[in-house]
Amino acid sequence: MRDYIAIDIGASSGRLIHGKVESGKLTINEIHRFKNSFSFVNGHERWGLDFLIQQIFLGLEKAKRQGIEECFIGIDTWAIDYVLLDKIGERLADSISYRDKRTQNKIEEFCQSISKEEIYKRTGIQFLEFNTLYQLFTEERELLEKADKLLLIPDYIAYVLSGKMVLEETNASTTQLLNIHERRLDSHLLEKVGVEENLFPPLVSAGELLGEVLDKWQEEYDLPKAKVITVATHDTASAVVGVPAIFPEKNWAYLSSGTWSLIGIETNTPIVTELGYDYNFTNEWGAYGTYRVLKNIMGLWIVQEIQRLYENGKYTFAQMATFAKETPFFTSIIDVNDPIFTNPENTIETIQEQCRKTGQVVPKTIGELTNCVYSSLVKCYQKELGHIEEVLGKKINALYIVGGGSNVRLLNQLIADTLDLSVYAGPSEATAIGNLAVQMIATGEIKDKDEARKLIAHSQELQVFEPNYVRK
Ligand code: LFR
Repeated sequence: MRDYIAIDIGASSGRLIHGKVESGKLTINEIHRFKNSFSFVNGHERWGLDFLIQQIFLGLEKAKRQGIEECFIGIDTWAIDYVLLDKIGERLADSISYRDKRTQNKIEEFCQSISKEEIYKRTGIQFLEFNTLYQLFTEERELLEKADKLLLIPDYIAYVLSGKMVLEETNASTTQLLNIHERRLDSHLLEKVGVEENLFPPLVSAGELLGEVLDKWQEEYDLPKAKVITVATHDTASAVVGVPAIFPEKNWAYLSSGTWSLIGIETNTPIVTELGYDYNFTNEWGAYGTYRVLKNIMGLWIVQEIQRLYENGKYTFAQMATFAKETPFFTSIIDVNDPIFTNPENTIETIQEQCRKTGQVVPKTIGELTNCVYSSLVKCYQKELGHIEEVLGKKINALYIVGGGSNVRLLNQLIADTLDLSVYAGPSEATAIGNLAVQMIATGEIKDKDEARKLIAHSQELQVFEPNYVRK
């Protein structure tokens, strides 16, 4: 029986989750949890990477105190963002968040030298203003000239721990710098953005042993003896591995529901078509040669911002859901994917202004505001799932909701009713579970992804929501 620890860090929180397989079940136990956020430093919104690394050591020390002497660890985080390192492997600057304003309207500027269609044909990746491609396009040239290596966030954390540098492919695909057909960095796009291929470490697949945690950390902290495995380092890729999809007869989709809502399907071949381009569907690379054909929807970030701002964070998310239930659904609908919601000065005022502008009822109370976002999210899921069905040419009849958002029963039922399909909700820690699963497959403790999903479904309690009402 081996011990595994998933280090899973999202945009709003991070956690260390211990997992093992015991009597045919995958058991998990949270060791440590901490907040994550970006803050405005030196002219940009930046992540506090040193704080995150400190929290990882704190968590690993706790694991040791709980009796874990030896373990494997895997790291996943949000995608897209990076750090630049100098020749001796030191960070040149604090990492800038994808929510920073530096890439606003930069797609159009970049596309003066190459068409959007061409970029999509090469990468199969959706156009998001903050993709690494456009971040690099706006990066300070002086800094880039000094840079010897670029590491994505989870690869950087793994490097700090182990001293080894890699570019893990599930996360690398989100940069919009990989050629989906050649399955390597796209030399033409690198040239356009003005960086050399050797700025990146070698591209590797999920599921490889990276190395041991460095002795210097073992000396500085009281840690378990740990080996780092390169998991599906993009949190969404790990979440998809953690989807307990065991009904092969159903055409299933997933909704990874957290700060972002990622709605889509898993495929074995990418779907890089004109329709995919028109609908801006992405083909992010998944673990074990799969693809995540999905769409980014702004997600619970808007709810998190309402929570933070409304009467100084007076209400919990659970209370917000209770109040939302007391007001009628679909009263006011906002376009949750409008970039104005990426990082507004004040989310509540922005929602109200949008409703006013479009002649809708202006939500004021915490219940009305939450309801407005829930209703708008559900409408957006409905639209995007319809597009997925069109691109696929088949009907989706089951939706697996994983991630923190899968705990919101009200939302799960509303989704089942409005989208007219069965909703399987949970696990809320699918990302950490997917991270653990890839580690367990790497050590041979689990055979493969299908076995992992069976084990997850067998070990975690799922909630089922069937549609109750007539389709809207
Ligand atoms: C979810 C996620 C999304 C990615 C966004 C930004 O946490 O990783 O998949 O598009 O964050 O990195």
